[in-house]
Amino acid sequence: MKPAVFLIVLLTLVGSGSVSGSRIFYQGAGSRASDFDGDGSVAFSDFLAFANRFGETDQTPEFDPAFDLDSDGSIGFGDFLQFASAFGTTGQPQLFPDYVLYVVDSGTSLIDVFELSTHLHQEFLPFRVPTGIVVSEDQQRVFVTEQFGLFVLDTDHRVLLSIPTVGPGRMALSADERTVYLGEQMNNLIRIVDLDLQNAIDTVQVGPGPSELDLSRDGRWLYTLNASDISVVDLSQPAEVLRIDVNGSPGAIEISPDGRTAYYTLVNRGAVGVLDLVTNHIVGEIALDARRANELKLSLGGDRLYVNADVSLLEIDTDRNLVVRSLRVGEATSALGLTPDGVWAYVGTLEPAIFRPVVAVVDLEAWEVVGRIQGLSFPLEIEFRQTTRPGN
Ligand SMILES: [Ca+2]
Ligand SMILES: [Ca+2]
Repeated sequence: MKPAVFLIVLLTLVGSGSVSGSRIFYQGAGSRASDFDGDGSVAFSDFLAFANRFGETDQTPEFDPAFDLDSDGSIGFGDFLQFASAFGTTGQPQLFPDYVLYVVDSGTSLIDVFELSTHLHQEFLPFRVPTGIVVSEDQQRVFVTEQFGLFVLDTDHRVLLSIPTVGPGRMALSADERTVYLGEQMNNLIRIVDLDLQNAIDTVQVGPGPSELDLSRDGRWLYTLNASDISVVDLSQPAEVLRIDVNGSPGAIEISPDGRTAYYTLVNRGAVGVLDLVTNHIVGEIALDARRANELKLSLGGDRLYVNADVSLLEIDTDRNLVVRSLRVGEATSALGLTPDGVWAYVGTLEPAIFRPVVAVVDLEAWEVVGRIQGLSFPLEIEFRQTTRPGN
């Protein structure tokens, strides 16, 4: 159908009912944005859906920004032109797994809960400067750290337990999930919290400004990323036994599945450091074509490392320690999450066209941005929870 014919049909259809939208919404990238019913093709059913929305603005109560293709705050002719040029695109529907996505949004002090399979925003969890989120192995509990407390939530996000804390910080969870190690950035220490006792049982002094932290696979060693070094804490004492100078500001850390290697980003130098955990020696650095390296995540098997660097997501082959692919995702990068099935990356970034913070959704196999979650303020942390039990 030609745009002119379209427009006549469009003007005839304006004014039908609708379902109200949300501040947080998903929009496919490129022509996918016009596939409103998500069946993979931009066809007449999408046109009908679009026509129902034509004329709405962000001032009208039922405005759904997913139809505002040019993001100018109203669903009008500019959107129609974009839709018309996408019309006729065919493809397969993209099936997203049964996970709930949590985005710690430090700009709003909210944790946004978003369902991947339906692309629907579910709820906001209000916190006071949330900084960290971890989901339990059985996917039944959610641990959150914020300015004033450590919280344990159930899958309906009811608070099961809360323990007061001092200042914002990140956490690491022991393998038996009964102990939380909390970094207190302002106090240069780690607080060890026993969840059974619901209390802090010890503290360990570490280097200045501990932010990220991670545990060795055997649970004995804790690594904290400080302002300019990495502390190694022997939890059997517990005490800091070594401080490793990394010649830069470490930003995020990942430990390989075999437990022998840690990778950490150097935020101010655009590099990834490689630390041998058997000897605690830095064995190398992977130089990136970037000024900043932000978050990083290892693939399930550990053979690939994904890094948010400047405006791009990078893929590193960990056998050769080489960057093998680079994908521009926006104007900057922040948080990074990989779905546990290893198929998708969710990347906090700035959308170039509208210059607003979004989470870009990357198909890791096709290596392309397939869509964006919009309406966020500053994605600081990204976590997933499986909503169907394994085997179901
Ligand atoms: Ca469609
Ligand atoms: Ca528009």
